[in-house]
Amino acid sequence: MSHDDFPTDRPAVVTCGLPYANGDLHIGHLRTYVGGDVYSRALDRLGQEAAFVSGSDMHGTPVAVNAEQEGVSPEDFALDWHERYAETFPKFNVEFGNYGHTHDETNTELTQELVRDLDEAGHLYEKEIMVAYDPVDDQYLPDRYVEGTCPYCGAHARGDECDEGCQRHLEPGEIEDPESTITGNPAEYRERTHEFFAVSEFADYLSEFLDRLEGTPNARNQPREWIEQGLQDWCITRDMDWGIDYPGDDGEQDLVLYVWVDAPIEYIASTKQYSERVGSDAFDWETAWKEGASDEFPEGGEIVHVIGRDIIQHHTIFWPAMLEATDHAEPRAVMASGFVTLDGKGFSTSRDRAVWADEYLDEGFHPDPLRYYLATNGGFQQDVDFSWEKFAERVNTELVGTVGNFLYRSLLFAHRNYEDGPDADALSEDVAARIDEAVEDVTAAVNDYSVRALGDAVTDLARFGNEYIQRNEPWKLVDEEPDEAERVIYDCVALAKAIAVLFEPLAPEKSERLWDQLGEPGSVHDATVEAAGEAPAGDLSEPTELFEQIEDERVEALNEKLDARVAESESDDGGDAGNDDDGGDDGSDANTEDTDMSDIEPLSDDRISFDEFQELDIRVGRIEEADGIDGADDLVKLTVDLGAETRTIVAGLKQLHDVDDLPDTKVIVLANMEKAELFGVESNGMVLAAGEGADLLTTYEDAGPGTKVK
Ligand code: B3M
Ligand code: ZN
Repeated sequence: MSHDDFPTDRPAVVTCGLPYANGDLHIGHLRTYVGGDVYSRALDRLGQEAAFVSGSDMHGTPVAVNAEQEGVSPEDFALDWHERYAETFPKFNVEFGNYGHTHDETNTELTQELVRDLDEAGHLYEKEIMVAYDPVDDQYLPDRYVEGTCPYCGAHARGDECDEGCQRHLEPGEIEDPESTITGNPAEYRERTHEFFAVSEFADYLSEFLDRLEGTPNARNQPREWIEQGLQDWCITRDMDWGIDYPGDDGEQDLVLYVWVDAPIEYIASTKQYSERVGSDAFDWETAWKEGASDEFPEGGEIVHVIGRDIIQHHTIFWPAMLEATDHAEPRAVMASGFVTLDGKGFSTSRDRAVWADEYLDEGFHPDPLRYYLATNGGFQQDVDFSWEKFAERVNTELVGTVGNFLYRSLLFAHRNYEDGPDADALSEDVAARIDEAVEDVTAAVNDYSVRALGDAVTDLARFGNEYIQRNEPWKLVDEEPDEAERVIYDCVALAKAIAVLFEPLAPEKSERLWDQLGEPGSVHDATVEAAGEAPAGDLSEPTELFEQIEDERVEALNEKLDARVAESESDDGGDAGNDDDGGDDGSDANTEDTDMSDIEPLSDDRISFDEFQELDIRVGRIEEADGIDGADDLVKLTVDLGAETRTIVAGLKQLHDVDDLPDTKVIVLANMEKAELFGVESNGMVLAAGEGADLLTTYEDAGPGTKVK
């Protein structure tokens, strides 16, 4: 089954990964929520019926451990954070149709029902497993209560995830050398009976599902590897009090459901609450989520999950298996965002190495420029390195210089010269065609799941507007050829109206202000792309500049503050991982964590001569094609343009890079490396990369393929 392009007749649900209710939000978190909000608003613009939902993740050890450290009950602790999140998101114009939480009745009921269904359908079984236990404190140590070594990659891992290494989900009992995160006591393993979901039975289904799955490529590539390596069944209960009771509990053991069972079910619960609020005529949650609930759409709705890239496994393995096993709709797409980093390293909550959401607003900035920056700076799945310079540069050149400038000069001219707005019989043909093209770009961006392309569609249109007004110079025509001047400026007002509609997803508040300045009736939030090409109302009010320039001195001051904070976080060893946040959407500490200096090898004293160096034929190359190699987990076969010839080179990049992203990357190649045969493929050269993450070496200017490195 391939999917029809958006807009479709089926109801859509756009969800954002649920933030753990356990600490302040920073702009790394916001990237996912802004991305989801931009995407769902863009669907609205296309006329797609869509609910946008999320909620706070109240359960699990990420909440319980932090609450314990604060000396409050997990419920009070989580509710407090939940309320703060519910207030913070709208401040960034992230407007959920419903923002619930996992501890409420709707989610509790739906979760228990779904788990009973899993059980009745024969997908659950009991098993004795070893569980970490603190003998001194006499308590079990589920998930975040325990830390130790990842059995797969050897990295330091906490609880149920290898957050600093291979990013795998870890089952209870898997972590090696376990210790309690609360007391530091060494833990022992004790036997307990737990409940398992037979995920491994779904391997074939999941492979096919991944072939159908849309969204960002990283959400398909990684899970394919995991399936190839063999799926494990999934322990769905925990020895804890805080959580949703396991419905089949016979009372002997106090088991709650693992947080990752009830968390995604909140997507359904939140949609249900949305339905109850707007009425099921306006949006029917059962049609969207349940197979066979409606005759018209028996397969359910268009489910789009927007998440951070560290929780791909939960959304492409466990969750679709749960949905499939209980006759729910299959997700159509997973959009997994990269992390936001500072100086190339991850945000860290415990080290105060972050730009906080509140801090951004307290600095007096408007939310829309940050939305624009987060949505358009790099592809959605790429990591984005935040700096105030880059932020200011994008704001100044694109929002102020291109979009704002076009709007202000056109609307000021129109307002000054035409009391009732400029008038013309129709839009000029080329302008009408250009607006149509922008609408097509927006439609394509939605279908490509590219929030960046949504932004580009608007800046490109504004660029066209600037060229158009510059080329036609209405200020010169106004006396000699007044009709022609009016036609030109009418076109410009129409372009401004199109910009208001198409920019709404990225800059909702600014677009609404523009809509008012244009004297358009109603709200831009209700306008669809059709309105972009319709005649402007023309009842203009005096325009004001939409975006504010960020001055260099401001950037310097912000930088100083941030640098001081980062330096402090670097001198601090961090330590108390238990107090860190979820590692979730923010990507805190994951992958990009600081390099531990003790890991750095001393520099070699074994010198080589310049002649010896010259024997190395190091060249700039450009990857033309990249493909996996059957049977090899890590290797990719690259076709690399080296100027003088094109070579096949095998490199160990598959686990570390998205193979689809490699083509067009400039790399540095040791061209006279001896040939080697790997998995039946002859490798003719070596691509140079740094460190465990295989950070690819490149050049930063225009050195083309074949250029010698010396
Ligand atoms: N609460 C946060 C994270 O790991 C986690 C997401 C749940 S989404 C269903 O990013
Ligand atoms: Zn690992």
